[in-house]
Amino acid sequence: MLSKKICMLGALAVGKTALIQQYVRSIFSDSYLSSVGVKVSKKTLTVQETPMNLLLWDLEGQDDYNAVNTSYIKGAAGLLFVVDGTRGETLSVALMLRNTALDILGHNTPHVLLINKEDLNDSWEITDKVLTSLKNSGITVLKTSAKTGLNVESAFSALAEMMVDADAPATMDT
Ligand SMILES: Nc1nc2c(ncn2[C@@H]2O[C@H](COP(=O)(O)OP(=O)(O)O)[C@@H](O)[C@H]2O)c(=O)[nH]1
Ligand SMILES: [Mg+2]
Repeated sequence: MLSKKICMLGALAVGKTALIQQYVRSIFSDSYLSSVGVKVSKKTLTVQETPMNLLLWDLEGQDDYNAVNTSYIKGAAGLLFVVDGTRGETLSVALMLRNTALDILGHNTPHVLLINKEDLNDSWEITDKVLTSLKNSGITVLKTSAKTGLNVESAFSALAEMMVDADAPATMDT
């Protein structure tokens, strides 16, 4: 079966690990888990009748932008950039990481920008106006909550769809 590496990227405590846990195990924990190293979780799904394994790479510990190096993102077929909606500065971090990662992997690499913690949207610092301008610049943006599960499934499947499309031959002989 096709296996695809996906990297989670974003500032500290935006919810990268929580999103994976919600997606893979349908659980949410309020405790802040910080350990060291890289954890890879696996999830199998079917996209356009193609079964595939998503290998979800998550940095644990020092997972801020300083830690993003070539060896972590090398070989990734897709990227999820995660922002904490309640902390505006985490958007700048995500956009900076996006530049770095796309420079390494190529600018056509499938990726989605997740504005997480939608359950706390009363205290969001990121406005719909900002989100609209990001979308207008061609970025796929989704509001998620690892806590309620909002759009978590959709986020990973949207990325998987983009990866399958990226694999498809540009023209097909009939
Ligand atoms: N309310 C709320 N808290 C969240 C959400 N996602 C993550 N958190 C909390 O934010 C903190 C950091 O989450 P974590 O997944 O460890 O962040 P990471 O450093 O990006 O991996 C933890 O206390 C989580 O429980 C969310 O969608 N809503
Ligand atoms: Mg984490």
